[in-house]
Amino acid sequence: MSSPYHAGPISEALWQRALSRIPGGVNSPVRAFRGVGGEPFFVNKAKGCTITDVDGREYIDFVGTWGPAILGHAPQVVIEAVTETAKHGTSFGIPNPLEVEMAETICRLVPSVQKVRMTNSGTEAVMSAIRLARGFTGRDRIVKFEGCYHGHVDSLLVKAGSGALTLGQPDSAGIPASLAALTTTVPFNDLEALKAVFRDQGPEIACVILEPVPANAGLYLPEPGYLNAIRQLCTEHGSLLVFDEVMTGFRLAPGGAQEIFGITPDLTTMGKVIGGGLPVGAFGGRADIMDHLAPLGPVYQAGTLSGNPLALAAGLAQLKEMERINGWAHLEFLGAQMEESMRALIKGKPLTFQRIGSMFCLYFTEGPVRNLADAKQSDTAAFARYFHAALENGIYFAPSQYEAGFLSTAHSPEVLERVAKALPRLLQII
Ligand code: KE4
Repeated sequence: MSSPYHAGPISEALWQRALSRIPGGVNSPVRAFRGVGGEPFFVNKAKGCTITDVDGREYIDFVGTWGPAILGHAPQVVIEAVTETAKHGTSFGIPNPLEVEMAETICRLVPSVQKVRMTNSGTEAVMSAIRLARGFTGRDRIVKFEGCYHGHVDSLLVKAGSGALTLGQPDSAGIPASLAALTTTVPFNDLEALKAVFRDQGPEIACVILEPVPANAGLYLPEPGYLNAIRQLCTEHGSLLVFDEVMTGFRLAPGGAQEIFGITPDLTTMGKVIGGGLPVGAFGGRADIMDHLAPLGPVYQAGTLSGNPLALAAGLAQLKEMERINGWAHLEFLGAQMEESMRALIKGKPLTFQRIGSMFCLYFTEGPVRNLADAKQSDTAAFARYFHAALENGIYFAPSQYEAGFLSTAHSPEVLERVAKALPRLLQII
């Protein structure tokens, strides 16, 4: 079995310094390679679908900074927009025109969003959305799904996915038991379990929040009719339906997963793509709900840098370019090419490849993977060997079995063909 990939000397020296001053050496746990072993490399430049580490080694990047880089890294349109905007200041703390343009753009692309407020991260967007749901309904209970990750929001670090799952800490320390007790979790794709929760707790439920396509335990899809059934249950019980589209939003379609599946949530949380790689989040939905937010209504929510002109310039440039080139059609073309080659490669092997649009996951288990319990059947040791073998071949996949991969419009058919040719070697060592 291949040993963990060894980063170059400059990365290794930086890693030792990082470990002495940053908890675990990282500013976000999933970057620490804890799920795959070995030590992370450091990157200081990226272009298109390629990242370059500080020792000059290049990798084809299938993480895309966890979703924002939908046009690939450092797209010219984003660099120019940020550069031009920065010349006139980086933050005003006063309304700026880009906030109006971004709000109008989001509401145009996502019809369920009648009003929207910007934040500085997906976590902030989700935290604000559930506070708003509680304030609007006067109810306290939140329902979430095992394996879904919604940022490090206290109420939602319960059976959470992503880094929490990778580290084996789906229920974080530091969350008061009294708060966690207000969160009910159910398995995804299990409608009977959700119906039972509504039977027992319906009048208490402020909202049901989910990733319409869970992508923080790998990637699995809602079964036919499941999302619509959740919509109906929420409507019947006066609970709000919150779609967390921080990852799927503006990626799976201009209007995100809700456009693909034809569902109208009451609130949507967003992020990543609309910041073009700069810190951003947003939450929006029905105007009658959103108008409960301060300064209009009783639900307080705020942010010094919310609506930051640089982040909005980057996000708007990215959205405009995606519309100009119809990037979503191109991403589907690339995703279909990748899926075809992956399926041919894994035939007869204990592997499952699941994809929607430009998001994918190769599970090291028979599959199909329908929920967290299925995903946890994966052979994470085999995944780790695959991950490091890929690095040796200049390919960077997400450093955890419980993360999704991302294509960008910068991943050419030729690049995907080159990766497909390398994969048999990677899979042989499993
Ligand atoms: P941020 O606070 O990290 O901007 O967004 C939190 C968030 C909310 N909702 C969903 C569906 C998300 O996927 C995320 C964050 N995604 C992870 C990747 N699985 C971020 C990577 C990290 O934690 O470093």
